[in-house]
Amino acid sequence: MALSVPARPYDFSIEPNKAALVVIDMQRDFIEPGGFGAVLGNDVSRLTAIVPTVARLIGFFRTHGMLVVHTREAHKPDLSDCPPAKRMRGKPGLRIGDEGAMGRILIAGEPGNQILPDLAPVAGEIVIDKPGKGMFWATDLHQTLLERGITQLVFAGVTTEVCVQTSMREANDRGYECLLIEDATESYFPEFKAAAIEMIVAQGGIVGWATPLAALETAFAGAMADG
Ligand code: C5J
Repeated sequence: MALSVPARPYDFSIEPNKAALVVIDMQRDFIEPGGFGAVLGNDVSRLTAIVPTVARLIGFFRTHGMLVVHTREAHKPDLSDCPPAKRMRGKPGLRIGDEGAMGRILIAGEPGNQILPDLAPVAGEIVIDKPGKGMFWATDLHQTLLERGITQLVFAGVTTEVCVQTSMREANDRGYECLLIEDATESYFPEFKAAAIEMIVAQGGIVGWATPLAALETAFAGAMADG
């Protein structure tokens, strides 16, 4: 049964048995002081602020028996999946693979690469380590979602204009319908978050739809009340 969720640019028709939540890169590296995000000179407090909303969204999907996917931006310890063009970009105090306050930066298995404890995956959920900004680059996620009959993706996580938007665009090209939960995503730059959302919903939803979490919750609550 499809449920209509008020969204921009128009209502999103969600089919719960074909929809999965994708939580992008809610890892300590980006969100906690001392991680890669902070090393790049960013104020991480904006990202910390959405953690309760992301937790509520994950809980909502679990309550309704819907699939949850978590991603981490993560490289192999030998950095064989980190091109020099990525590692050498800019002039950060520390680079990917260097030893930081929470272990080696953006390296799989290091403390800083773990998903925040409040949002930790549970058994049965999918965890994808991705070496790129987009979640389909060099991962098996598309095949995994196809096998489960998933055709709609609901997005949350950080940062809106980098890994979230890149993943939504990749998903769009692979045929998924994409809904961004706008209060469950954040950027270090508020103007970039706002612009990314406008880009996504422009031109009739050229990348997808956007809505606050409450609209999704209300749509499901209304359907249950209707029996
Ligand atoms: C960044 C991400 N911003 N998860 N990664 O480098 O958006």
